[in-house]
Amino acid sequence: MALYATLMTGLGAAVAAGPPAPYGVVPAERHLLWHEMEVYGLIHFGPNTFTDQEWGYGDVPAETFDPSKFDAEQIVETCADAGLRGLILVCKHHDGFCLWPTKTTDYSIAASPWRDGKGDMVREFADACREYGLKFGTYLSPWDRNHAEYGEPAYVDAYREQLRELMTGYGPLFEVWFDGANGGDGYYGGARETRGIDRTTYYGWETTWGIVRELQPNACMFSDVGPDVRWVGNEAGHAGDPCWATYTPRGRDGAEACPGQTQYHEGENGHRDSEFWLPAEVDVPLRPGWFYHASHDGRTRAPENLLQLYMQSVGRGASLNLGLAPDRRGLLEAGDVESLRAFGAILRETFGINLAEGARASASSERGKDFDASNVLNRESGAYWCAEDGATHAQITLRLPEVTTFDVVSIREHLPLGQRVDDWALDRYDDGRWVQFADGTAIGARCLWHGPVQTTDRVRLRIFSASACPAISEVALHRLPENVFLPLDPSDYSRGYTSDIAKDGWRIHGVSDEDPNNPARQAIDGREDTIWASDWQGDVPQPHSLSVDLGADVALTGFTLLPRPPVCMDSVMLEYEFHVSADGRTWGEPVAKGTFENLENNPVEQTVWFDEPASGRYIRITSLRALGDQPSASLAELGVLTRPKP
Ligand code: FUL
Repeated sequence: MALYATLMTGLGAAVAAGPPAPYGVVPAERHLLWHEMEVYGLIHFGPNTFTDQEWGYGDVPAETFDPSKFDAEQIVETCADAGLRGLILVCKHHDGFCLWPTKTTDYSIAASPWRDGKGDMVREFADACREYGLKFGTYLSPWDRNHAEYGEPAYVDAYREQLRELMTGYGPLFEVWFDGANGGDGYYGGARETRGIDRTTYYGWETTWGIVRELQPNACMFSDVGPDVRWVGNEAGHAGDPCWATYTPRGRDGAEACPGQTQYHEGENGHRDSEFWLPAEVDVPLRPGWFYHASHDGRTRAPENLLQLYMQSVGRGASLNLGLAPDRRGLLEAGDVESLRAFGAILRETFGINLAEGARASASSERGKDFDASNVLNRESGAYWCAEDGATHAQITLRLPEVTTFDVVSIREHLPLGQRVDDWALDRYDDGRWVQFADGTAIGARCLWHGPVQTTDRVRLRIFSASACPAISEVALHRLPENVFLPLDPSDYSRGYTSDIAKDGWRIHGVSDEDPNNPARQAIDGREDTIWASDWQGDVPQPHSLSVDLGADVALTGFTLLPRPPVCMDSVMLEYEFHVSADGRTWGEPVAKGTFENLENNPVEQTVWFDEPASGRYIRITSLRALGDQPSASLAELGVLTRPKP
């Protein structure tokens, strides 16, 4: 009888031992490969590096690009040591300059002095990546401010040809990046004008994406609408909490969702139960800008800050795409190298050891031996713990071999079955009772909890709400190295402002309009968290301006502007004019006039150098157009430059 019962239970278990049905939308094979990447780099290197710009106009000669010591290996080897698993190269940025000898335009390295015009930088990066075991990817800007035919169908043909060259010439790619910045003023073959395009139709995205799908079926395509990976919606280095891998992009103002025109802020959290598997990528630069600027030396993110970004991206089921900017030599600057290597060392020390190894795992519900609780201790096996169908409350307990101290927990769902868990908590066993120390909602690709150290011999993951029986592939315990402290308040290290002269003697000289809650003196009070804003509700039409009395005549070479903290950005000035005056009454022609570049996505300090130095006691900044297109202006800090223009 006992034998019969055992046999029957065994048979019963065998029947139930198949995997459960997937829940909701599930990842494609290429997504699963991409989820393994977790952290990789994005290289910005081109004429902008030599002109100190973020968004080149496309008008500087190709000879401008002339790195003296370019060495892909120095860059890639550093990235490998930093724990990056891949590199995406900006093969063409908005200025249109191609880093490979394309047949589609003369505006490329073939016309530059680098390697006597015979080099191929995309190839050198791709080869170095292969050598150091990193995967490779490409970024090809759709907006091309150099191309004479931008705005015409002929440019789209050229763009697709460029894509084909990249998709066929450089081996397998893991990611192909499409940027959303599009249309506006540019050189356009000498026309020097503003060109707009219809974002919904111009690029024929279905056909353009089709090229990638056909030629690189394992590559994930990135943009704010995917089609495989979505932009998280900020360049500040964090995913939302939770950050669901599922997402349905929505167009702005009821329009169709097309690249560059979505409610992209929704990318931070994603949408539970939506139409597509579209996980988030968090792109953020290591230094304040995406391109190298000597003035940013010394402002590289510290290793602890990189770890914080990692927790806020990889640790929320997204990936971390870290912007790297080789300098004018074509090498990573010493401070960048130091920080990257130290970050890699922290990752290795923390995640190289799983303190749950050797634990005994048991679960409140198991669907059979292939789905045993112990599978969560061995992620490499590809196996996972899975509860029985219908068990949407379930828990798994790890009895550790000894009393253990940890401050990081890593949990992963078995992704091929979809994102199933909705609410969870972690408990430690403490003096005869369970004490909860963490809780959350989404798990997905990876959920990293970090907090005060926990010491215990038993840890429990409680899933108290799931949309289908949970399938968990990892519960791992880690400890940060002793000397590493994560900022509990993840302040943005990329802020900070510069002024070559102290502001003590400065006075506000005049404003064209003012919001009484944000008075003008806050633009020169040395605080990043206070702003001057003009009173847009008064609806005084543009321009809105602010003038400052510096207290004495000063020979100025430029100015700096720190935009406001990245909330309510609509009033941030986008197009500006800057004047210098001897008496504060006669202002003459502006000494600088232009558009701040990439301000919406990356609101870090802006540096503007004058063409010629200008002397005077009074300065005035004027907003000609604000980001949100309503009459307004705001800024956190204004500074001046007196050192020679680099
Ligand atoms: C943005 C671009 O406009 C920036 O210049 C940079 O390339 C960043 C990664 O994407 O949208």
